Amino acid sequence: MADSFASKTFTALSALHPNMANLKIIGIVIGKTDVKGFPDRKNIGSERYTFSFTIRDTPTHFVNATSWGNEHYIRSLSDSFRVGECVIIENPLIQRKELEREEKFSPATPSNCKLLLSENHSTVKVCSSYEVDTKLLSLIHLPVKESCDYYSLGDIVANGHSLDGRIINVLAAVRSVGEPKYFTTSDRRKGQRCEVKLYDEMESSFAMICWDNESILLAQSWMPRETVIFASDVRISFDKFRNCMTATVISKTIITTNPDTPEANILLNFIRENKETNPLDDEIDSYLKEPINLNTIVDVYTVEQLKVKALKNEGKADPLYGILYAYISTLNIDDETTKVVRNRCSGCGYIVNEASSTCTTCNKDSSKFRSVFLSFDMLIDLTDHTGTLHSCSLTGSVAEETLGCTFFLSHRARGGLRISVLSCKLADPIEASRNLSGQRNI
Ligand SMILES: *[C@@H]1O[C@H](CO)[C@@H](O)[C@H](O)[C@H]1NC(C)=O
Ligand SMILES: *[C@@H]1O[C@H](CO)[C@@H](O)[C@H](O)[C@H]1NC(C)=O
Ligand SMILES: *[C@@H]1O[C@H](CO)[C@@H](O)[C@H](O)[C@H]1NC(C)=O
Ligand SMILES: CC(=O)N[C@H]1CO[C@H](CO)[C@@H](O)[C@@H]1O
Repeated sequence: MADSFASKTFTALSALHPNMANLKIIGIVIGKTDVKGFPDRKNIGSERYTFSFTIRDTPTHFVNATSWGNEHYIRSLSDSFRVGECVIIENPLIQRKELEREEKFSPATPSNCKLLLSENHSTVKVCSSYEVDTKLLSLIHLPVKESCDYYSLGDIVANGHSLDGRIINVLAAVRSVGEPKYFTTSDRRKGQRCEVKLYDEMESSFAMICWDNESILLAQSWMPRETVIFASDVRISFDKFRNCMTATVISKTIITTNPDTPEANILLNFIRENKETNPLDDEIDSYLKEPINLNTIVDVYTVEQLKVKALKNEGKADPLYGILYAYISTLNIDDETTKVVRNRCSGCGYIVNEASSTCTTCNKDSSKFRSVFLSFDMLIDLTDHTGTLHSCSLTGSVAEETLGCTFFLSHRARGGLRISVLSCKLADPIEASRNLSGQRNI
């Protein structure tokens, strides 16, 4: 690698022309696709593999590079670098890009060229960030679109259906990153999905879906309520099932993490100032969520295991589900100082202030006043032989059934653990002991 630097004869991306030969270029990887295999038409029965990435060497210049080859070569090349790393490419084939056709599927690049890499002719070397000019490294925080060329989440929601199917840029903060889910499609292809929840000054939760490993990997590096992203060319669609707008990361999308722009800095200040003010936001979500199929919950935990597991799950969008054999060690319904019943807004499920009896969460506009309903809302402790979960809040219709209950551990409680009891029944002692003795750690 030292000799690549010694010679310093990198061709700038702005100077690329089709059919130039023997080039050496350097750039930071700002986007990357998953590896895909295609049947090889020339070689029936075998597959050709490909993946693409986008490199940038100045604020204004970036090109799309595609590599084709056998599975081993393509997978190992793809695995050798990530978005945010710098690469030196030697001997790429420079081709003129077919504008309209290519930009339908790939990031719109200012250059009229694209790079083609082949195992026999080209090499790609990853350089450590110590070897690289900081100017090059800082390009990772520069969106590929004008810093003001974006929709806020509020804009998207306000435009509603008219944006269905449109490809736009979005600036937003990361509220949570879901657990990646892996599945096999009906035609036996492997798939994956990860849902990121975004928010900004106007919208408290907006879903962005990632369907490819590269964007899922990038998303796993984001910090909930700390990271701001500029996502260029995401597809907006109307989700009929959830009755809301969502964004989808597509092959054209380039996501800039923590963009260094005035607009992003304003949003960053907003999220810093509002970090702790509305922890109950999350409670609205869980309150209105689709009912959970109890039959799908099979993992048995002790209190101790649950605490450990929940710590690992911290910051993830998806809750952890499980079965706990425990007893209710505190059920305080006599204490005058604690409320057992509260009003909730029938629109959003949020607890409504007693004095005003209007919901400040969804009834921003008083003409859209929604009624309130009474709901159980109490704190209980749950105990088993390994410990106690304090201040779990027990609410809603489940509470009504058996005092079998929906309960959350308060955000204010130690550890910030929040647990929902989805069903609460007397346990058969034989079943409990059988299930617990099946566990290794006790
Ligand atoms: C680059 O271009 C190819 C088609 O030429 C496309 O398949 C790929 O998705 C593009 N995107 C990236 C990030 O390289
Ligand atoms: C690459 O080189 C190998 C060995 O020299 C040759 O067999 C193969 O056909 C070449 N592949 C391409 C795509 O040119
Ligand atoms: C994505 O990652 C999963 C899990 O690591 C893997 O099974 C799958 O093959 C990957 N898919 C692609 C397209 O790389
Ligand atoms: C998760 C689990 O092990 N559940 C078992 C608990 O015990 C009952 C009765 O023995 C079994 O039917 C469950 O499968």
